[in-house]
Amino acid sequence: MTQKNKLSSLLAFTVATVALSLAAGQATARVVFIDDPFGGGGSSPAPAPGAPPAPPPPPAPTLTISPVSQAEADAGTNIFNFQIDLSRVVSGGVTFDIRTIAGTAGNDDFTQRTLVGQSFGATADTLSYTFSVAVMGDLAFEADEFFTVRLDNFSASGRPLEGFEEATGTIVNDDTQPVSNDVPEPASSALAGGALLALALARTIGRRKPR
Ligand SMILES: [Ca+2]
Ligand SMILES: [Ca+2]
Repeated sequence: MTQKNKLSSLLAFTVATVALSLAAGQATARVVFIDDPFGGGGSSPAPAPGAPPAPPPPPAPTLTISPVSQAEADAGTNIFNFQIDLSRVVSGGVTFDIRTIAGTAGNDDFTQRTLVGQSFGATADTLSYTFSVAVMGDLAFEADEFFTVRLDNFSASGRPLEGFEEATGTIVNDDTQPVSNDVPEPASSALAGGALLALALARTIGRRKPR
């Protein structure tokens, strides 16, 4: 008989009811989840009588993604590298989908990108993963702009995990504000022009002869 349990909000697993046989003088026995997707799996023999208790299982792994804040550049593409780290090795690795989401920065500012079924973390030398986003450089003065990189659809050993992670990409403006070429007419000059116009009109009216 089996039943479905939940361990925190992260991991769903199956528990089987088994019969344990204790040797004479043995007070404790170790129970191992043989389908633990986080690396604690594999059956192991019960400790010998008198042996110290087994160490506690490792904590559930966590995924983190770091934000990137980088100058825009003035031409071509500028690569923003988002690093995703897994807290520890997971048997079989973890898989996830990753994508960009437009914010104040849109299609004119960076190349939208979606990858599905990415995997890493099965060995100690694969605990980091890099997701690269191409940002387009230009010479236009503008405010800093933002987009989001989101990971979701996590799974480990084919089992889905809940939650998602996000990080912000900040495209830092590196262009200078242009100086305006429009030179405003001085107020005194405008007033003088208006006064001259009024004087000319007065003279024209004054020269009209009565009919
Ligand atoms: Ca620029
Ligand atoms: Ca710009």
